[in-house]
Amino acid sequence: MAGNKTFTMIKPDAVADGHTGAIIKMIEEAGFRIVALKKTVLTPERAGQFYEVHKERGFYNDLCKYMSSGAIVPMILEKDNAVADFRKLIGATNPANADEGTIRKLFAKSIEANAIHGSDSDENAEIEGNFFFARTEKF
Ligand code: DGI
Repeated sequence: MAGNKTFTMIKPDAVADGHTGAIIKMIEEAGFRIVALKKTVLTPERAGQFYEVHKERGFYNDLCKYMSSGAIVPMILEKDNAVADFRKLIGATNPANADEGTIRKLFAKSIEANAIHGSDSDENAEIEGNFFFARTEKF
């Protein structure tokens, strides 16, 4: 059975451009409950840990630099079928391919500065949520 939680973070470009509130509104209106939320910043080293699966990719260093370039807003979200439904709400990685009305279509600037993250599996949602939040921050 699909899990009921996913992990997201609003990325530095979207936070810096003042889209945090609009994005959270879209998330809540799509039926997700916010379980945990904060505003924080990643060092390049922690960004590298978060994206470790991509460490052999050509874009890894740029991605780590970008992800540590400003504040981010990580969240744990709850809804039936959370991972798949959230990936649908944010749209394709490259905003050029994202469907109309998706968060990335509305707010992403490029394939790298693409406004928002969404976990790709229940297992990664759990790992990524625990990367940012202590047990006492989830309720
Ligand atoms: O799960 P996604 O965020 O949609 O995509 P992913 O897990 O394949 O990649 C993680 C992030 O890495 C993505 O949000 C932006 C960046 N990225 C992925 N593919 C490319 C990329 N950045 C650049 N510059 N070029 C890429 O081809």
